[in-house]
Amino acid sequence: MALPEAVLAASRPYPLPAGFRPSYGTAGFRAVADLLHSTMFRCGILMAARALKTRQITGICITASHNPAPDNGVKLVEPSGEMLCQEWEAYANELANAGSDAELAAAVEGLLGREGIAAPGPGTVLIAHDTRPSGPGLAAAAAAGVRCLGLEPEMCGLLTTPQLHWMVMRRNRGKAAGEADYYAALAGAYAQLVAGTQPLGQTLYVDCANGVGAPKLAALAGQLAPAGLTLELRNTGDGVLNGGCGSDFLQKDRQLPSQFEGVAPGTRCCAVDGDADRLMYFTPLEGGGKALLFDGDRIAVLAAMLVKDLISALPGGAGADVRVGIIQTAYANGAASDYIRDNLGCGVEVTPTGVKYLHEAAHRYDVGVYFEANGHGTVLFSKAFLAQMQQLAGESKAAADLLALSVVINQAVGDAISGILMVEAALRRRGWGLPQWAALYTDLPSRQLKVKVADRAAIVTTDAETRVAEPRGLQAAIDAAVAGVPRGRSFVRPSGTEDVVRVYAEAESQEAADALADAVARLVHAKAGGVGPAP
Ligand code: G16
Repeated sequence: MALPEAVLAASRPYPLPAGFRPSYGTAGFRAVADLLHSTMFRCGILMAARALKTRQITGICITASHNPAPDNGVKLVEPSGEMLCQEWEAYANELANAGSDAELAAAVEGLLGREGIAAPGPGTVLIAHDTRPSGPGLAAAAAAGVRCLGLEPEMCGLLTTPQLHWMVMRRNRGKAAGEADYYAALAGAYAQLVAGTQPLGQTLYVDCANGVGAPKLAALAGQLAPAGLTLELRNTGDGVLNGGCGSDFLQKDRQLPSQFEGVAPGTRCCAVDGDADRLMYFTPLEGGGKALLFDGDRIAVLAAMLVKDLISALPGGAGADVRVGIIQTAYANGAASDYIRDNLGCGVEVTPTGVKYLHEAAHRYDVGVYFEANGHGTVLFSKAFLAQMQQLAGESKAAADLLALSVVINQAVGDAISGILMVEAALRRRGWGLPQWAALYTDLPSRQLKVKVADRAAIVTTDAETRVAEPRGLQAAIDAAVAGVPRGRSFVRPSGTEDVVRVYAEAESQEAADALADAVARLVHAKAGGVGPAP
């Protein structure tokens, strides 16, 4: 059967819902799950085309990550294990929005023609999903899309997003890439990194957000115990996904997650999000209810310190010219940025929100440390740097440990599970507990709010999302609100994962940060088409 006919025939069960206009956002497509069957089918076609174009394996992860359980979404994986290359996002939007089966068939034909893809050919697509009940049905729709181009997908079932990225990366490198291989690689490298150091001597409590991180951390936990790391998992699926728990809840509300009421202040705790690609450390504060956060900025600082410690221990000046960079977004706390500038001697870059931008920037360094304040990030090592470490590893423990770190910390994408191991190893190697980590600097008080507007695309930002270009007049009004607020800073941007405009404000006191966030939210509501009552 000719390709357009195959698409026409297979797409009939997956019509685009009337009025639905999916848009590829910060990390793929997201919406209420019931709307997404056509989007998944079309993403199946897209990633099969990407596999045929590259003659390699690509991936599709069905997840809406930190969003509520009735939502779902899709993250698309390049053969490198990274997120779909940005040049193909236009194809994703074109296919996802084709109004009829005939338009879709024409769009697919156009894509194959422009990219010079002659189907069928080698390659396949790995498909996984998180714990949302809508996952298996949406995965089946994606699989039907893959089959349209003559490829047979591999259904991987329940995985964290970073596990799927890791598997795609490893498969394309011809390396062992099963789930058991993931656990063995991480646990083995962790054991090497902490060999000869004292265990931190306390159980690590993990809030699993009632998501896919729970069974996956449970599978890994037994392999960490011999190296002195004991995990106790909470919110393992007995409650609502991301409901009153998880890293996003902690970061936005700074309240203790559910099931942490009885945990003593000072205890080392951490939280992942619904697909386990974000990580937030925390500890209960005295007085009940509130948490002290160790966010992505602080994880980035700790990671950079570990990297710099190891590099400075390399033999014969091998560490002298190594370029270490830290990549952040506008959400990075001002105190963290000041600390990095004054103490770490690393390059610092700011990109727009979205791992795809930070990841790209991190590639420009020998060692690129990137974390969003929300805990999404990793540490990337260049091929040349790793080759140099391979040569030195026989004579240098520091080089061998840097290689181990590159295994512990997922090289494909931000990964909360590997992030936990990196943080634990970094603390343990320094003999630090949370107090020493907290003492590095004090976060400026900050507040994040969401504002509903009629069309969030009406807000256009510039300068890595730190300034508003449209609607005109809004930036001047924000500047006026910030002026005179001690250490005040605020910016607004349209979310790429939720139908809201996000507002961020920080200042010298919590009251001032709250007041500034409120004022800026009112400005957005007034000048950018706010919906409902003003905040
Ligand atoms: C995704 C992206 C992150 C981004 C977050 C929020 O996270 O992968 O890079 O920070 O969305 O994006 P926005 O502010 O545009 O809604 P996740 O964990 O939801 O996949």
